[in-house]
Amino acid sequence: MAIRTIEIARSGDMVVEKKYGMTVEEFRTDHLYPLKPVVLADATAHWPARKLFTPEFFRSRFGQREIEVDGKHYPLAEFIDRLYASTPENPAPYPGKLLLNRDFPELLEYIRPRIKYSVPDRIGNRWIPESFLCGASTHEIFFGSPGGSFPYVHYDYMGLHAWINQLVGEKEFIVVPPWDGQYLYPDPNDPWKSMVGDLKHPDLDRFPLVANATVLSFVVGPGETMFIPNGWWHTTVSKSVTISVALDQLCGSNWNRFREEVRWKFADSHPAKGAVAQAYLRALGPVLSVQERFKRAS
Ligand SMILES: O=C(O)CCC(=O)C(=O)O
Ligand SMILES: [Fe+2]
Repeated sequence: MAIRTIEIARSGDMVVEKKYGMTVEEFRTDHLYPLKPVVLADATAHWPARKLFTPEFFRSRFGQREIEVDGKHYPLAEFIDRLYASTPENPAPYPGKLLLNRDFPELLEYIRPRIKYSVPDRIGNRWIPESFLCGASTHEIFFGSPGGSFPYVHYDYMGLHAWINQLVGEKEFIVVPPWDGQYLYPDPNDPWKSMVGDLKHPDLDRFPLVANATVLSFVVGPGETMFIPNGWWHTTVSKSVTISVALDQLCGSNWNRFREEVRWKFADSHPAKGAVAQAYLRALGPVLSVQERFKRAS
C-alpha cells in the first residue's frame, strides 16, 4: 500500500489520487495495467535535475541556444525572460520545448536513473523500427508560464503512456477518460485531437455533448509526476513559471494499442506493410515480455 494517498480530483465515481511511497507492484496492479492515471509524489526524488533544472540554470548555461515555440525561434535566455513577463491575460507562447535526446544529450545524465515505475520501456529497443514510433521524442523539457496552456485537448500518439515530471512550478492538468472521447468532438483530420478548445468552459452551443464527459482537473506541483495512461485525453495550463520533463513509455500494458496504431499508420499508404508490421509485432510482444520478466526477477 502507498504510504499516503490523497484524493485530488473527483467527478462522479472517477477519482484521481496522489500517492506517496507506492511500490512498483502496486503501481503496476492499480495504475499501469488498469490504465488509471495517478500523481506520484516522490518518483523523481533521486534525480539531480530536481535541484539543478531551474530557469537560472538554463539561462546561464544555455542562454544562447535556441528554443522553438510555435514555429518561431528564440534564444533560450530571451524566452525565459518572456516566461517571467507572462500573465494569464497575456501568456508567453506554449509549449517551449527542448528535445533532450536530439539537442541536449548532455542533460540526460541529470534525469537518471529512469524512474522505477516507468520501467520497462520498449522505446529504443533494437527490434522495434524507429519509423513505427512516428518520431515520438522520448525525453523533452517543457517551459511554461502563468496562463500558458497546451494548445489543444488530445491523447498521445502511438498508444504511448506519458510521464510528466514537474520540476519547477505548478501546472494544472485537465483529463478525460478514453471512453468519453465520443463527447469531445475529435477532429476528423486528426482524430487524436479534440475540437473543443476549453474543456472547463466549453462552448456548449457548438459542442453540447461535452456536458456528458467526465472532466477531472487538478494541480501537479514541483517534485510530482503525472502518469497519463494511453488513450486518456488531456491538456494543461501552467499556474506559474514551470519546468517539466516529459517521458514516454511503451511496454506490455500498451502493446496492443501500439500495434493497432501502427496498423492505422500504414492503412492508407501501405496496407500490406501494415499487415506485416502487425504480424511481426504480435510475435515480438510475448518475446519482449519474457525478457522483461527475467530482467525483473534477476
Ligand atoms: O506538459 C504539458 O503541457 C502536456 C504535454 C503533452 O501533453 C504532450 O506533449 O503530449
Ligand atoms: Fe500529451
